[in-house]
Amino acid sequence: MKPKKKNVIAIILGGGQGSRLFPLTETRSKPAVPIAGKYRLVDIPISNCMNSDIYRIFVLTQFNSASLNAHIKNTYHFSIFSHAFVDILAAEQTPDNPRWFQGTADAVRQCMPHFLNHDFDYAMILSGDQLYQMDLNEMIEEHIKHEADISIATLPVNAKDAPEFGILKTNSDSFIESFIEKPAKELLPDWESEVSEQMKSEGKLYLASMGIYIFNRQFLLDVMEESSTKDFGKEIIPQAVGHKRIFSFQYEGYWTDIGNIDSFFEANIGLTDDLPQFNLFDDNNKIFTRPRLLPPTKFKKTSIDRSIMSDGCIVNAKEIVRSVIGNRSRIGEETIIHNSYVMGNDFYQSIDDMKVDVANGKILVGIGERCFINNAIVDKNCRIGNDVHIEGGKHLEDVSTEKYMIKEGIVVIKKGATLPDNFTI
Ligand code: ADQ
Ligand code: ADP
Repeated sequence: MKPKKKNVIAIILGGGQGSRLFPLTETRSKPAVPIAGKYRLVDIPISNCMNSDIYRIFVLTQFNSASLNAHIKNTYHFSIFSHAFVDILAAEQTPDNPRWFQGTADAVRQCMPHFLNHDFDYAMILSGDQLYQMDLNEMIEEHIKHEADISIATLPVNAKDAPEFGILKTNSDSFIESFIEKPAKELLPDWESEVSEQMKSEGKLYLASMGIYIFNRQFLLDVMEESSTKDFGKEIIPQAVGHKRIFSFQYEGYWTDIGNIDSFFEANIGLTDDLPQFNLFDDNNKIFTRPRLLPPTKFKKTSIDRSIMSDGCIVNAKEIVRSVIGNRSRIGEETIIHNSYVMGNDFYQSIDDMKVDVANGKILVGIGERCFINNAIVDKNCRIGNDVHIEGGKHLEDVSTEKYMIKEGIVVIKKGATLPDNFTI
Protein backbone atom coordinates (compact mmCIF):
# COMPACT_ATOMS: atom_id res chain seq x y z
CA MET A 1 0.00 0.00 0.00
CA LYS A 2 1.25 3.48 -0.85
CA PRO A 3 2.23 5.39 2.34
CA LYS A 4 -0.26 8.12 3.19
CA LYS A 5 0.97 11.52 1.99
CA LYS A 6 1.90 13.84 4.80
CA ASN A 7 -0.66 16.56 4.61
CA VAL A 8 1.42 19.67 5.26
CA ILE A 9 1.17 23.35 4.41
CA ALA A 10 4.11 25.69 4.91
CA ILE A 11 3.70 29.21 6.24
CA ILE A 12 6.75 31.42 5.75
CA LEU A 13 6.91 34.45 8.04
CA GLY A 14 8.19 36.98 5.57
CA GLY A 15 8.91 39.76 8.00
CA GLY A 16 7.50 42.61 9.99
CA GLN A 17 8.46 46.16 9.12
CA GLY A 18 11.92 44.94 8.07
CA SER A 19 13.52 47.76 10.05
CA ARG A 20 16.58 45.71 10.99
CA LEU A 21 17.40 45.23 7.31
CA PHE A 22 16.75 48.86 6.41
CA PRO A 23 17.64 50.39 3.90
CA LEU A 24 17.49 47.15 1.87
CA THR A 25 13.79 47.02 2.83
CA GLU A 26 13.11 50.68 2.04
CA THR A 27 11.43 49.93 -1.28
CA ARG A 28 10.81 46.20 -1.12
CA SER A 29 9.40 43.70 1.35
CA LYS A 30 11.93 41.61 3.25
CA PRO A 31 11.39 38.33 1.36
CA ALA A 32 12.33 40.15 -1.86
CA VAL A 33 15.77 41.29 -0.63
CA PRO A 34 18.40 39.92 -3.05
CA ILE A 35 20.91 37.43 -1.61
CA ALA A 36 23.97 35.64 -3.02
CA GLY A 37 23.93 37.56 -6.30
CA LYS A 38 20.97 35.92 -7.98
CA TYR A 39 18.50 34.78 -5.33
CA ARG A 40 15.98 36.48 -3.01
CA LEU A 41 15.69 35.80 0.73
CA VAL A 42 12.41 33.97 0.23
CA ASP A 43 14.07 31.45 -2.11
CA ILE A 44 15.84 29.88 0.87
CA PRO A 45 12.80 28.71 2.89
CA ILE A 46 10.85 27.93 -0.29
CA SER A 47 13.72 25.76 -1.55
CA ASN A 48 13.94 23.99 1.81
CA CYS A 49 10.22 23.21 1.49
CA MET A 50 10.47 22.00 -2.09
CA ASN A 51 13.54 19.87 -1.34
CA SER A 52 11.45 18.32 1.46
CA ASP A 53 8.45 17.65 -0.82
CA ILE A 54 6.32 20.42 0.65
CA TYR A 55 4.67 22.18 -2.27
CA ARG A 56 1.84 24.18 -0.71
CA ILE A 57 3.48 27.33 0.54
CA PHE A 58 2.21 30.66 1.84
CA VAL A 59 4.49 33.67 2.26
CA LEU A 60 3.22 36.18 4.84
CA THR A 61 4.52 39.66 4.33
CA GLN A 62 3.84 43.04 5.85
CA PHE A 63 3.56 44.76 2.52
CA ASN A 64 3.17 43.61 -0.99
CA SER A 65 6.06 44.80 -3.11
CA ALA A 66 6.15 44.65 -6.87
CA SER A 67 9.50 42.87 -6.85
CA LEU A 68 8.22 40.12 -4.53
CA ASN A 69 5.13 39.55 -6.64
CA ALA A 70 7.11 39.50 -9.86
CA HIS A 71 9.67 37.14 -8.38
CA ILE A 72 7.15 34.63 -7.02
CA LYS A 73 4.95 34.79 -10.11
CA ASN A 74 7.88 34.29 -12.48
CA THR A 75 9.64 31.61 -10.44
CA TYR A 76 7.19 29.29 -8.76
CA HIS A 77 4.59 28.41 -11.33
CA PHE A 78 3.58 24.81 -11.31
CA SER A 79 1.76 22.47 -13.66
CA ILE A 80 -2.03 22.80 -13.68
CA PHE A 81 -2.13 19.09 -12.79
CA SER A 82 -0.39 19.59 -9.46
CA HIS A 83 -1.70 21.04 -6.20
CA ALA A 84 1.50 23.01 -5.70
CA PHE A 85 1.48 26.76 -5.14
CA VAL A 86 3.38 29.63 -3.55
CA ASP A 87 0.89 32.31 -2.47
CA ILE A 88 1.81 35.70 -1.04
CA LEU A 89 -0.48 36.89 1.74
CA ALA A 90 0.15 40.53 2.54
CA ALA A 91 -1.27 42.25 5.61
CA GLU A 92 -4.55 43.65 4.42
CA GLN A 93 -7.10 45.97 5.86
CA THR A 94 -10.52 44.39 6.08
CA PRO A 95 -13.75 45.86 7.46
CA ASP A 96 -13.05 43.91 10.71
CA ASN A 97 -9.35 44.55 10.86
CA PRO A 98 -7.67 47.86 10.11
CA ARG A 99 -4.27 46.79 11.47
CA TRP A 100 -1.02 45.39 10.13
CA PHE A 101 0.29 42.11 11.52
CA GLN A 102 1.04 42.72 15.20
CA GLY A 103 3.54 39.87 15.49
CA THR A 104 4.25 36.40 14.14
CA ALA A 105 1.20 34.69 15.66
CA ASP A 106 -1.04 37.60 14.73
CA ALA A 107 0.18 37.29 11.13
CA VAL A 108 -0.81 33.61 11.10
CA ARG A 109 -4.13 34.41 12.81
CA GLN A 110 -5.05 37.07 10.28
CA CYS A 111 -4.34 34.66 7.44
CA MET A 112 -6.16 31.63 8.94
CA PRO A 113 -9.17 31.91 6.57
CA HIS A 114 -6.78 31.45 3.63
CA PHE A 115 -5.15 28.38 5.20
CA LEU A 116 -8.49 26.84 6.07
CA ASN A 117 -9.43 26.82 2.40
CA HIS A 118 -6.94 23.98 2.15
CA ASP A 119 -6.97 20.50 3.55
CA PHE A 120 -4.01 20.01 5.93
CA ASP A 121 -3.08 18.01 9.03
CA TYR A 122 0.13 19.88 9.87
CA ALA A 123 1.21 23.51 9.48
CA MET A 124 4.94 24.07 9.19
CA ILE A 125 5.80 27.62 10.24
CA LEU A 126 9.13 28.92 8.97
CA SER A 127 11.12 32.09 9.36
CA GLY A 128 11.86 34.07 6.23
CA ASP A 129 15.27 35.36 7.22
CA GLN A 130 17.48 32.37 7.90
CA LEU A 131 20.16 30.67 5.84
CA TYR A 132 20.21 26.88 6.22
CA GLN A 133 19.48 23.64 4.40
CA MET A 134 17.39 21.26 6.44
CA ASP A 135 15.31 18.20 5.64
CA LEU A 136 11.95 19.41 6.91
CA ASN A 137 10.39 16.10 5.99
CA GLU A 138 12.49 14.37 8.62
CA MET A 139 11.16 16.87 11.18
CA ILE A 140 7.57 16.08 10.16
CA GLU A 141 8.23 12.35 10.46
CA GLU A 142 9.61 12.81 13.97
CA HIS A 143 6.67 15.04 14.87
CA ILE A 144 4.22 12.32 13.80
CA LYS A 145 6.22 9.50 15.38
CA HIS A 146 6.34 11.31 18.73
CA GLU A 147 2.64 12.25 18.58
CA ALA A 148 3.54 15.83 19.37
CA ASP A 149 1.18 18.81 19.41
CA ILE A 150 3.99 21.13 18.39
CA SER A 151 7.55 20.46 17.27
CA ILE A 152 10.27 23.06 17.39
CA ALA A 153 13.53 22.81 15.47
CA THR A 154 16.36 23.50 17.91
CA LEU A 155 20.10 23.87 17.80
CA PRO A 156 22.85 24.32 20.38
CA VAL A 157 24.24 27.86 20.68
CA ASN A 158 26.91 29.52 22.82
CA ALA A 159 26.44 31.95 25.72
CA LYS A 160 27.12 35.00 23.54
CA ASP A 161 24.28 34.16 21.13
CA ALA A 162 21.82 32.61 23.61
CA PRO A 163 20.17 35.92 24.70
CA GLU A 164 18.98 36.48 21.11
CA PHE A 165 16.95 33.27 21.02
CA GLY A 166 14.21 31.32 22.69
CA ILE A 167 16.13 28.94 24.98
CA LEU A 168 14.66 25.65 26.18
CA LYS A 169 15.25 22.51 28.16
CA THR A 170 14.05 19.04 27.28
CA ASN A 171 13.45 15.77 29.12
CA SER A 172 15.26 12.57 28.13
CA ASP A 173 12.62 11.92 25.43
CA SER A 174 13.32 15.29 23.79
CA PHE A 175 10.05 16.87 24.92
CA ILE A 176 10.38 20.51 25.94
CA GLU A 177 9.87 21.07 29.68
CA SER A 178 10.76 24.73 29.96
CA PHE A 179 11.22 27.67 27.61
CA ILE A 180 12.33 31.26 27.98
CA GLU A 181 12.26 33.82 25.17
CA LYS A 182 15.54 35.74 24.87
CA PRO A 183 16.86 35.27 28.44
CA ALA A 184 19.06 37.92 30.05
CA LYS A 185 22.74 36.90 30.33
CA GLU A 186 22.50 36.53 34.12
CA LEU A 187 19.83 33.83 33.78
CA LEU A 188 21.88 31.62 31.47
CA PRO A 189 23.49 29.35 34.11
CA ASP A 190 20.03 27.86 34.77
CA TRP A 191 19.47 27.04 31.12
CA GLU A 192 22.35 24.72 30.18
CA SER A 193 21.39 21.49 28.39
CA GLU A 194 22.93 18.09 27.73
CA VAL A 195 24.50 18.44 24.27
CA SER A 196 26.83 16.27 22.16
CA GLU A 197 30.58 16.20 22.90
CA GLN A 198 31.19 18.10 19.66
CA MET A 199 28.80 20.90 20.67
CA LYS A 200 30.20 20.95 24.21
CA SER A 201 33.72 21.40 22.83
CA GLU A 202 32.44 24.42 20.86
CA GLY A 203 30.90 25.90 24.01
CA LYS A 204 27.37 25.47 22.64
CA LEU A 205 25.60 24.49 25.85
CA TYR A 206 22.19 26.10 25.29
CA LEU A 207 19.40 24.69 23.15
CA ALA A 208 17.87 27.46 21.05
CA SER A 209 14.63 27.55 19.14
CA MET A 210 15.28 28.09 15.43
CA GLY A 211 11.83 29.67 15.10
CA ILE A 212 10.71 26.72 12.94
CA TYR A 213 7.52 25.09 14.21
CA ILE A 214 5.14 22.30 13.24
CA PHE A 215 1.62 22.63 14.63
CA ASN A 216 -1.11 20.02 14.47
CA ARG A 217 -4.08 21.52 12.70
CA GLN A 218 -6.49 21.35 15.62
CA PHE A 219 -4.00 22.77 18.08
CA LEU A 220 -3.23 25.65 15.71
CA LEU A 221 -6.95 26.35 15.43
CA ASP A 222 -7.25 26.31 19.23
CA VAL A 223 -4.38 28.74 19.86
CA MET A 224 -5.56 31.07 17.12
CA GLU A 225 -8.93 31.39 18.88
CA GLU A 226 -7.22 33.32 21.68
CA SER A 227 -6.78 36.68 20.01
CA SER A 228 -4.72 38.33 22.74
CA THR A 229 -1.54 36.42 21.83
CA LYS A 230 0.56 38.17 19.22
CA ASP A 231 3.80 36.22 19.05
CA PHE A 232 4.92 32.58 18.97
CA GLY A 233 8.19 33.11 20.84
CA LYS A 234 6.87 35.52 23.47
CA GLU A 235 3.45 34.00 24.16
CA ILE A 236 2.23 30.90 22.37
CA ILE A 237 5.22 28.62 22.96
CA PRO A 238 5.83 29.62 26.63
CA GLN A 239 2.10 29.23 27.35
CA ALA A 240 1.96 25.76 25.78
CA VAL A 241 4.98 24.45 27.70
CA GLY A 242 3.96 22.24 30.61
CA HIS A 243 0.61 21.08 29.27
CA LYS A 244 1.21 20.26 25.61
CA ARG A 245 3.49 17.72 23.94
CA ILE A 246 6.21 19.95 22.47
CA PHE A 247 8.94 17.99 20.74
CA SER A 248 12.45 19.33 20.19
CA PHE A 249 13.83 18.36 16.79
CA GLN A 250 17.51 18.91 17.25
CA TYR A 251 19.65 20.04 14.35
CA GLU A 252 23.41 20.55 14.32
CA GLY A 253 24.10 21.74 10.76
CA TYR A 254 24.81 25.25 9.49
CA TRP A 255 22.06 27.73 10.31
CA THR A 256 22.26 31.47 10.60
CA ASP A 257 19.86 34.31 11.12
CA ILE A 258 20.16 36.94 8.35
CA GLY A 259 17.75 39.43 9.83
CA ASN A 260 20.10 42.41 10.25
CA ILE A 261 22.63 44.16 8.02
CA ASP A 262 25.64 42.74 9.83
CA SER A 263 24.53 39.09 9.69
CA PHE A 264 23.17 39.52 6.16
CA PHE A 265 26.53 40.90 5.02
CA GLU A 266 28.54 38.15 6.77
CA ALA A 267 26.29 35.43 5.35
CA ASN A 268 26.77 36.74 1.81
CA ILE A 269 30.52 37.25 2.10
CA GLY A 270 30.81 33.84 3.80
CA LEU A 271 29.68 32.27 0.53
CA THR A 272 33.08 33.18 -0.93
CA ASP A 273 34.95 30.95 1.59
CA ASP A 274 36.92 28.01 0.20
CA LEU A 275 34.36 25.66 1.68
CA PRO A 276 31.29 27.78 2.46
CA GLN A 277 29.10 26.51 5.25
CA PHE A 278 26.05 27.10 3.09
CA ASN A 279 26.34 24.91 0.02
CA LEU A 280 24.98 26.40 -3.20
CA PHE A 281 26.61 23.60 -5.19
CA ASP A 282 24.46 20.67 -4.11
CA ASP A 283 22.27 18.87 -6.62
CA ASN A 284 20.21 17.27 -3.85
CA ASN A 285 19.54 20.57 -2.15
CA LYS A 286 19.03 23.03 -4.94
CA ILE A 287 18.25 26.64 -4.20
CA PHE A 288 15.57 27.62 -6.65
CA THR A 289 15.20 31.03 -8.15
CA ARG A 290 13.97 32.75 -11.23
CA PRO A 291 15.60 31.51 -14.46
CA ARG A 292 16.46 34.74 -16.24
CA LEU A 293 18.16 33.58 -19.43
CA LEU A 294 20.92 36.14 -19.00
CA PRO A 295 24.06 36.07 -21.14
CA PRO A 296 27.30 34.79 -19.61
CA THR A 297 29.43 37.27 -17.69
CA LYS A 298 32.40 38.78 -19.51
CA PHE A 299 35.62 40.15 -18.09
CA LYS A 300 38.44 42.41 -19.28
CA LYS A 301 41.75 42.73 -17.40
CA THR A 302 40.17 41.55 -14.12
CA SER A 303 41.91 39.64 -11.36
CA ILE A 304 39.36 37.73 -9.26
CA ASP A 305 39.95 35.94 -6.00
CA ARG A 306 37.43 34.08 -3.82
CA SER A 307 34.35 35.72 -5.27
CA ILE A 308 30.94 34.84 -6.59
CA MET A 309 29.97 36.16 -10.00
CA SER A 310 26.37 36.08 -11.17
CA ASP A 311 25.12 36.15 -14.73
CA GLY A 312 25.05 38.80 -17.39
CA CYS A 313 27.78 41.05 -15.97
CA ILE A 314 30.19 43.24 -17.91
CA VAL A 315 33.27 43.51 -15.75
CA ASN A 316 36.32 45.56 -16.70
CA ALA A 317 37.43 45.99 -13.08
CA LYS A 318 41.06 45.65 -12.07
CA GLU A 319 40.46 43.49 -9.00
CA ILE A 320 37.58 41.73 -7.24
CA VAL A 321 38.39 40.00 -3.95
CA ARG A 322 36.11 38.22 -1.48
CA SER A 323 33.00 39.74 -2.99
CA VAL A 324 29.60 38.73 -4.31
CA ILE A 325 28.65 40.32 -7.63
CA GLY A 326 24.99 40.22 -8.67
CA ASN A 327 23.22 39.88 -12.00
CA ARG A 328 23.85 42.42 -14.77
CA SER A 329 26.57 44.25 -12.83
CA ARG A 330 28.64 46.66 -14.89
CA ILE A 331 32.00 47.57 -13.39
CA GLY A 332 34.44 50.02 -15.03
CA GLU A 333 38.19 49.82 -15.66
CA GLU A 334 40.76 50.08 -12.87
CA THR A 335 38.05 49.68 -10.22
CA ILE A 336 38.89 47.60 -7.14
CA ILE A 337 36.21 45.83 -5.10
CA HIS A 338 37.03 44.08 -1.83
CA ASN A 339 34.83 42.41 0.75
CA SER A 340 31.60 43.73 -0.73
CA TYR A 341 28.22 42.64 -2.02
CA VAL A 342 27.30 44.39 -5.28
CA MET A 343 23.69 43.43 -6.00
CA GLY A 344 23.76 44.30 -9.69
CA ASN A 345 21.06 45.77 -11.87
CA ASP A 346 17.53 45.00 -13.00
CA PHE A 347 18.16 46.08 -16.57
CA TYR A 348 20.80 46.97 -19.14
CA GLN A 349 21.18 50.43 -20.54
CA SER A 350 21.33 50.41 -24.32
CA ILE A 351 24.26 52.12 -26.05
CA ASP A 352 21.83 54.87 -27.11
CA ASP A 353 20.58 55.36 -23.53
CA MET A 354 24.17 55.64 -22.38
CA LYS A 355 24.95 58.26 -25.03
CA VAL A 356 21.96 60.33 -23.92
CA ASP A 357 23.04 60.04 -20.26
CA VAL A 358 26.62 61.02 -21.08
CA ALA A 359 25.42 63.99 -23.16
CA ASN A 360 23.30 65.13 -20.21
CA GLY A 361 26.11 64.70 -17.71
CA LYS A 362 24.24 61.83 -16.02
CA ILE A 363 26.17 58.99 -14.38
CA LEU A 364 25.63 55.59 -16.03
CA VAL A 365 24.01 52.62 -14.30
CA GLY A 366 26.70 50.48 -12.66
CA ILE A 367 30.08 51.25 -11.11
CA GLY A 368 32.45 53.64 -12.90
CA GLU A 369 36.21 53.65 -13.44
CA ARG A 370 39.02 53.82 -10.85
CA CYS A 371 36.63 53.31 -7.94
CA PHE A 372 37.59 51.62 -4.68
CA ILE A 373 34.88 49.82 -2.72
CA ASN A 374 35.56 47.95 0.52
CA ASN A 375 33.15 46.62 3.21
CA ALA A 376 30.02 47.74 1.42
CA ILE A 377 26.69 46.59 0.08
CA VAL A 378 25.73 48.29 -3.17
CA ASP A 379 22.00 47.81 -3.73
CA LYS A 380 20.53 47.43 -7.22
CA ASN A 381 20.46 49.98 -10.04
CA CYS A 382 22.95 52.40 -8.48
CA ARG A 383 24.78 54.91 -10.62
CA ILE A 384 28.29 55.19 -9.23
CA GLY A 385 30.58 57.66 -10.99
CA ASN A 386 34.35 57.54 -11.59
CA ASP A 387 36.97 57.73 -8.81
CA VAL A 388 34.41 57.02 -6.08
CA HIS A 389 35.99 55.82 -2.84
CA ILE A 390 33.93 53.82 -0.35
CA GLU A 391 35.83 52.46 2.61
CA GLY A 392 33.59 50.81 5.17
CA GLY A 393 34.93 49.66 8.52
CA LYS A 394 34.61 49.93 12.27
CA HIS A 395 36.15 53.44 12.16
CA LEU A 396 32.84 54.75 10.77
CA GLU A 397 29.92 55.83 12.92
CA ASP A 398 26.37 54.82 12.05
CA VAL A 399 24.76 57.42 9.78
CA SER A 400 21.75 57.62 7.52
CA THR A 401 21.61 59.87 4.49
CA GLU A 402 19.42 60.04 1.42
CA LYS A 403 21.95 58.01 -0.62
CA TYR A 404 23.54 55.65 1.85
CA MET A 405 23.52 54.31 5.36
CA ILE A 406 26.30 53.05 7.58
CA LYS A 407 25.46 50.30 10.06
CA GLU A 408 28.16 48.69 12.21
CA GLY A 409 30.84 49.79 9.76
CA ILE A 410 29.09 48.39 6.69
CA VAL A 411 28.28 51.03 4.08
CA VAL A 412 24.97 50.35 2.30
CA ILE A 413 24.43 52.34 -0.89
CA LYS A 414 20.67 52.61 -1.35
CA LYS A 415 18.83 51.16 -4.33
CA GLY A 416 19.03 53.46 -7.34
CA ALA A 417 21.33 55.99 -5.62
CA THR A 418 23.62 58.18 -7.72
CA LEU A 419 27.12 58.87 -6.36
CA PRO A 420 28.88 61.56 -8.41
CA ASP A 421 32.52 61.34 -9.57
CA ASN A 422 35.06 61.55 -6.69
CA PHE A 423 32.39 60.89 -4.03
CA THR A 424 34.07 59.62 -0.87
CA ILE A 425 32.84 57.81 2.24
P1 ADQ B 1 12.94 36.50 16.38
O1 ADQ B 1 13.61 36.13 15.10
O2 ADQ B 1 13.48 37.64 17.15
O3 ADQ B 1 12.81 35.21 17.34
P2 ADQ B 1 10.57 37.56 15.28
O4 ADQ B 1 11.09 38.94 15.17
O5 ADQ B 1 9.22 37.34 15.80
O6 ADQ B 1 11.42 36.69 16.18
O7 ADQ B 1 10.71 36.92 13.80
C1 ADQ B 1 10.48 35.59 13.44
C2 ADQ B 1 10.24 35.57 11.94
O8 ADQ B 1 8.96 36.11 11.67
C3 ADQ B 1 11.22 36.40 11.11
O9 ADQ B 1 11.39 35.78 9.86
C4 ADQ B 1 10.49 37.70 10.94
O10 ADQ B 1 10.90 38.36 9.78
C5 ADQ B 1 9.06 37.23 10.83
N1 ADQ B 1 8.12 38.22 11.33
C6 ADQ B 1 8.22 39.00 12.44
N2 ADQ B 1 7.14 39.78 12.59
C7 ADQ B 1 6.32 39.49 11.55
C8 ADQ B 1 5.06 39.99 11.12
N3 ADQ B 1 4.44 40.92 11.81
N4 ADQ B 1 4.53 39.48 9.99
C9 ADQ B 1 5.16 38.53 9.29
N5 ADQ B 1 6.36 38.02 9.63
C10 ADQ B 1 6.93 38.48 10.74
C11 ADQ B 1 12.19 34.01 16.89
C12 ADQ B 1 11.64 33.23 18.07
C13 ADQ B 1 12.81 32.77 18.95
C14 ADQ B 1 13.78 31.99 18.10
C15 ADQ B 1 14.25 32.85 16.94
C16 ADQ B 1 15.14 32.09 15.99
O11 ADQ B 1 10.73 34.03 18.80
O12 ADQ B 1 12.31 31.96 20.01
O13 ADQ B 1 14.89 31.59 18.89
O14 ADQ B 1 13.11 33.26 16.16
O15 ADQ B 1 15.62 32.98 15.00
P1 ADP C 1 16.00 40.52 -10.94
O1 ADP C 1 17.24 40.20 -11.66
O2 ADP C 1 16.20 41.40 -9.77
O3 ADP C 1 15.12 39.37 -10.66
P2 ADP C 1 14.01 41.02 -12.79
O4 ADP C 1 14.51 40.22 -13.92
O5 ADP C 1 12.93 40.54 -11.89
O6 ADP C 1 15.25 41.44 -11.90
O7 ADP C 1 13.47 42.32 -13.40
C1 ADP C 1 13.88 43.51 -13.11
C2 ADP C 1 12.81 44.49 -12.88
O8 ADP C 1 13.35 45.69 -13.36
C3 ADP C 1 11.51 44.24 -13.63
O9 ADP C 1 10.45 44.48 -12.71
C4 ADP C 1 11.52 45.27 -14.71
O10 ADP C 1 10.24 45.80 -14.95
C5 ADP C 1 12.41 46.36 -14.12
N1 ADP C 1 13.07 47.11 -15.17
C6 ADP C 1 13.29 46.73 -16.43
N2 ADP C 1 13.84 47.71 -17.13
C7 ADP C 1 13.99 48.76 -16.29
C8 ADP C 1 14.50 50.11 -16.44
N3 ADP C 1 14.97 50.57 -17.58
N4 ADP C 1 14.50 50.86 -15.32
C9 ADP C 1 14.03 50.42 -14.15
N5 ADP C 1 13.53 49.17 -13.98
C10 ADP C 1 13.50 48.36 -15.03
